[in-house]
Amino acid sequence: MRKAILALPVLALACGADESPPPPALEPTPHVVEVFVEGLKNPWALDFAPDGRLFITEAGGRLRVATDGVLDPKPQRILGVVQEWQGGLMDLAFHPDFATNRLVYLAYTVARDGKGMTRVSRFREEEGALGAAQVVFEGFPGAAQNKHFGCRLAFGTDGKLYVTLGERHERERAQDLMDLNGKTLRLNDDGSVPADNPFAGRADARPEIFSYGHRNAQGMAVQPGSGLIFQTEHGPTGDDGPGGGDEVNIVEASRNYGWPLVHHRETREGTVPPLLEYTPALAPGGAIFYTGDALKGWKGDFLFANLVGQCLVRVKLDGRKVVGQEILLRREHGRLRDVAQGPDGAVYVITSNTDWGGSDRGAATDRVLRIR
Ligand SMILES: [Ca+2]
Repeated sequence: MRKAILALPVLALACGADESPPPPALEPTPHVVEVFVEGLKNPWALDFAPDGRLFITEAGGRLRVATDGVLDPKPQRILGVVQEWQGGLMDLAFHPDFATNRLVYLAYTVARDGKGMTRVSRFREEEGALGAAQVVFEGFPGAAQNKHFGCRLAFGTDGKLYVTLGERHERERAQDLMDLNGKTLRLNDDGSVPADNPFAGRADARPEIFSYGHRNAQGMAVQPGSGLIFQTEHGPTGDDGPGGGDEVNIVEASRNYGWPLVHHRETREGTVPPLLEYTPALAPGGAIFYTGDALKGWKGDFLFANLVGQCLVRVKLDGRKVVGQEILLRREHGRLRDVAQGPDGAVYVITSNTDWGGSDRGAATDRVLRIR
């Protein structure tokens, strides 16, 4: 009896907000899913190099490379990576001129004074191996607890490097313009700060900031044609706000995306409400815009992988406007963390069943799946 009474407030907290109405459903896509690569441990990101090789990061600090679906048995270790809970080796990005300069960018957690922070370095690949790290963004100190590091990397159509940093589970930091956590940063490819950044030259703001009011954005992709930057962002988890409230945002210069002043679909003058909002939570990760022809009718669609939701979401857009949505792979392969498009036009996702959130599932390895 007592148990039943105690359960009520817990239930209320877990369901803290109303379920969000989904966009119109798209017609389901007939597809086949195959295992492309196996034997990964806590993979975080995947992307294809212009030469067709598949690069995969593992949170523990290893970079894996697969050629034609065959994983090189010798991983490359990235020095200085500290993996603790949500931190570790995270995103990778190829320089827009990778074919000639061979530069690979990696984001990873390093320790400073016993606290973790997100660093971005670039490495020149020579004879199949990465050279020494050239630090692009040194990192910005955060909370002692190892949560909310971001970190996605993407080059914009302006050639600038965009970096997402989580607010380190210290909500107020997202609104502090002298703090880099809870922000999107915009940097030159060598890490210097572009003179035309929105807060450059101001004494009361850091010049690296492009947008702010972010809780923890872990997906980012540039829309072909418009050049608009889309992000996925994790909503609160119950201990810092009502659960759910995951977001897809169009991220633009100097704008405030609200956290923690507003969340879910709340509106407030001076803040940008999400383009899409998901309650209950999906826990969105990596995202791409699909540009191929192999998956019919998908060209221009926004895809993102989901951890808690255990699915791939496909959103059809007309510019900034949402037309409809399809949910794929739901609960078929466990947690999904990142998505990429292959040179064959197929879509590739990585599972995340050996990470800290999936280890209780007893999965031995993680995989890259090919959807065609
Ligand atoms: Ca928001």
